[in-house]
Amino acid sequence: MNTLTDAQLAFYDENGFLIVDPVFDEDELVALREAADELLKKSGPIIRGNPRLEIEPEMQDGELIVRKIEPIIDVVPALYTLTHDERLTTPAAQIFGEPVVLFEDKLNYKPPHVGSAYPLHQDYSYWLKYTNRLITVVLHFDDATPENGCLRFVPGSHKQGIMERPTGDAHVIAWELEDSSVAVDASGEAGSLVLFSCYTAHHSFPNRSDKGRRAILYTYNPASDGDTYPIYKGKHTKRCQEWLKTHQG
Ligand SMILES: O=C(O)CCC(=O)C(=O)O
Repeated sequence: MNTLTDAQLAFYDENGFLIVDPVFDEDELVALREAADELLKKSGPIIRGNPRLEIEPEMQDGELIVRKIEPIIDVVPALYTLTHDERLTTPAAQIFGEPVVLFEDKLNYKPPHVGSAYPLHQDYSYWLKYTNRLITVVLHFDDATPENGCLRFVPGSHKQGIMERPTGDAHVIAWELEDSSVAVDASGEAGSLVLFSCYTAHHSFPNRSDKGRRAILYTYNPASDGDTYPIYKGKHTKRCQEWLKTHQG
């Protein structure tokens, strides 16, 4: 079931993130990687106007490469089922002290060579209209390493509320804080998890290696804050589905 120990809970409380050793085995990972491929196939043409896709700024061999797909649970049933997997929900439920419901779902591909950086930000700066009790659970489909641009966190930043953003961007906090004296790598083997608070400042460097690092990011809120998925995601999901109907090959 993946129950966190008191020491893990204390680490999360202190740092705002937690790495959990692999809880999915190789057979399950093979199936999840196939699900990621199926998602890519069923999400429609890889063109800049596809509302479900975020495209890497840099092309590879003249081809556009997918950076992120969001939402995902309406495309591949296995990825919907996965949102209820207790290995993902139990740690978040333990931290909140009550059952959780899904708030957001996405798959980040961080492809080899062209996987681009995510500048330092707090996810809550995107979610200000909604509850601030949100935990993201990352499930690595591939090994995440410093070489392929693993996630990096500023420990303790979740205690600072929404941080200043003097960069002029609504979300980017400050590039200096990406320095190794401030932010730490959250590397982990395929099948491992990373949990982090919506207030925890995080970023990742580009992936210049020849190994991609796909990961699911499911964000959950406590059930007592309600199921906002239909309000937050419903309209966008419908738009993606309608768009696909008129752009299928
Ligand atoms: O996957 C990454 O490298 C960063 C993802 C991230 O920061 C986000 O989706 O908020």
